[in-house]
Amino acid sequence: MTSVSEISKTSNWPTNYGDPTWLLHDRFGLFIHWGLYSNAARHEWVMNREKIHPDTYRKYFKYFDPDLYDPKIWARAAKEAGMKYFVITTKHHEGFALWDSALTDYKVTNTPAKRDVLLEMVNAFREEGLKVGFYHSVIDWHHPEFPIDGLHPQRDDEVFKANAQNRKIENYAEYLHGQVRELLTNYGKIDYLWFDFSYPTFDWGWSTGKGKIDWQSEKLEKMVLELQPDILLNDRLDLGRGVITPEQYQPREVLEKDGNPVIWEACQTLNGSWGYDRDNLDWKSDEMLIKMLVDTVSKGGNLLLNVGPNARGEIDEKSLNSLRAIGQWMRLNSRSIYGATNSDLLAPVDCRYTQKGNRLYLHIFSWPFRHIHLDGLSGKIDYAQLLHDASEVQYKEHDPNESLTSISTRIKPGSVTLELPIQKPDI
Ligand code: FHN
Repeated sequence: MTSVSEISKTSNWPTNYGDPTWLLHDRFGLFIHWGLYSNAARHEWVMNREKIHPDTYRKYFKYFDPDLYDPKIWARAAKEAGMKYFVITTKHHEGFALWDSALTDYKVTNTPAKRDVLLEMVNAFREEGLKVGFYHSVIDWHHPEFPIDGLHPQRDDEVFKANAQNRKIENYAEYLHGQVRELLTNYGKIDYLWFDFSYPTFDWGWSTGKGKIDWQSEKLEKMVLELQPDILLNDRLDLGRGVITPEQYQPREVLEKDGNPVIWEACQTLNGSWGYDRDNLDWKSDEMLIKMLVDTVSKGGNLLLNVGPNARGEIDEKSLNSLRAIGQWMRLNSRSIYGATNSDLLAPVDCRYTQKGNRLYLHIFSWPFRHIHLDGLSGKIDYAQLLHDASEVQYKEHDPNESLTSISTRIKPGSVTLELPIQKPDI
């Protein structure tokens, strides 16, 4: 088992990046997608999916008035869910700045909100002790110098494209770097920078082609590290380094590169939409969300779980209830998550192991198995208890040659966790 601190020295992590030990310890963060698309309330890609002209889309700018916005409520909800950091969309693909940027009029302080919502949010989350992450889209469907490509909302508008012939990506790149400079200069210590997205070969059928050359990614990365030397970066500048961010799926096993574990973070939604999506019915159950968190850590990863606040400035009740349910589980079980990582042992059927030093955590995802056989632990378990109430759990040692141990419990199904102190932590 590679310890959390050891992972930070492995393959996808450049020596000039910040120390990711805090990220590997914290394991669980809140992703927040909030912007003009929250007014449309039908997914953050609404401008693209419905090919909305910028002039039409401007109605959401005109009516962005989050009068109920109180980031202290958001920060408390995240903390009570057991989240240790957050990542906010400072600018999504729509190009709208959630802060008082000097480089554009398309910003929150020019809407009826008339306030730097990002500054208030950063302060509120810091007060609750959470680390600060900024999401920033390299894609920008509003900027006048962003070339029209296969992903652009006006990709089929011949008149629009004709008028956009002379756009220069280098002019846009200068703007992109300038806004990132603002964000890393004016809002104190930023712990994590989450660029999105750059898949020059990513092909959903619309080959975008834009990548590190267009964003001037090497220069941008250098500037970021000069401004905030301890910052962590994700892997979406098309540079092949940083926190690897599998999206909306759970990797099957521990992620490795050249035989070494890598630093990775599953980013997941509550219902398939990142932005507020009023009529969405695809909500994940609380049990599924908890299992996702356990499954992610059992493979040495982090979970960045998303909420999409609405245009009144509130996280909707259904999302808050999910966060509360996770928080209730975390209150009793978080020591199997924080600072834990994958075990080298093979977990029993439909179970997961997380491990922290000589503490092995057996997460039982389903029942009615009367017995659970633990391979490779004969003679190594010192004690067994349920984590939520520290009640002892009897187990039976088989013939050491069989290296089997049975846990016989009457625990009800669900993500129940046992804590198994191990006599020999070198297993
Ligand atoms: O296009 C975005 C999407 O809207 C969302 O922000 C996700 C979050 O990881 N990233 C991109 C899709 O990969």
